[in-house]
Amino acid sequence: MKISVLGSTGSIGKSALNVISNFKNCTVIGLSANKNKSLLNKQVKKFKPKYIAVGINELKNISLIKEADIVLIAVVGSSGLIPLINSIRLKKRIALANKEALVIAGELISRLLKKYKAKIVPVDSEHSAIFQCINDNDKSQISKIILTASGGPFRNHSYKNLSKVCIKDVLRHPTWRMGKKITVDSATLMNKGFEVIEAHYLFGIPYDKIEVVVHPQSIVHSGVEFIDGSIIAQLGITDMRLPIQYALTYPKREYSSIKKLNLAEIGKLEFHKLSTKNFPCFELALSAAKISGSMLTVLNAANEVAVKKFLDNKISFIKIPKLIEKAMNRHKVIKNPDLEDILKVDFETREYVEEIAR
Ligand code: MN3
Repeated sequence: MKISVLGSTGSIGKSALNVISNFKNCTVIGLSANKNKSLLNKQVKKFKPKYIAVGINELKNISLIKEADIVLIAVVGSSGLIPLINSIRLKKRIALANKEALVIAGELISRLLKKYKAKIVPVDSEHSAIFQCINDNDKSQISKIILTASGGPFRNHSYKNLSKVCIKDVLRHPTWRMGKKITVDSATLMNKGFEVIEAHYLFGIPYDKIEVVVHPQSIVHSGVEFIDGSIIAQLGITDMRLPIQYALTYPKREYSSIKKLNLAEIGKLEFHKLSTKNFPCFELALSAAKISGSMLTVLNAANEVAVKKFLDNKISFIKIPKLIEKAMNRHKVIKNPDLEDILKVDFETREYVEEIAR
């Protein structure tokens, strides 16, 4: 089996190479990284890939994925879109860890998947769980998807408190160790909003059948309720190597030396209703989802710029949703946007948010 890992120096990419190094019949054919050249060099020495790419522009090069059986897309943000589209056109098995591509171009991706008969196996832990729970069940028998959320580090904070939080507070996620961008998205709950959209496009389930439930322990990774009232859920420790491995071995399972879940040790699992009062980003994501079309591209582009500004210490935490809302309010929606529309809206939104954040 030949695998290309796009975004190999990020958190998911590193975990993926760790998983791959334990597989006997697996070769790494392509590796790509954005900036971390020293780590990429080490990976190249170890895995000896035929194709190497550095920087976002090189991701568009199809030689990186052409000879692969599986393409793992683990790059951050909208730069995942072009390699995703190329992988679909080349009818590849896609292990998808990048959710932004589905947020900004969900309708287009759905159309292309049907046309080229390519397959996405999700890597996002919640979506891997849902994918495993649905298994071969007929989709008409699903009554709802139960998407779990840890609630992030500010689940019990007041809004007044949120106006004072700094980067260090935001980057301290209670259950998962992840890259910086997704950790900020988890703190604003934008990540959970994105995941609702991701689930909608991956599984073709309407938004009113996707329920978000807070589960602080992050042990139940998500579940599916069927029309007879049965719920099937997937459980596991909080280690991304689990969903990554499943996406690579699907439809089979392989032995893994990852620590097993000990339920008696955990003792109790809690579930709460999600309160979105302090998390306007979640509400913005849902309203963009309902409008759909190019509004979803605006949602993501504005969020990417705002999160970058926050990480660069240029804006406060509570300014993030304010910038996104402004960008959404001025946008004239394009229904069923094509790739050209999406790239244009993405570019214009970034320019606008850069401008108003100054
Ligand atoms: Mn997730």
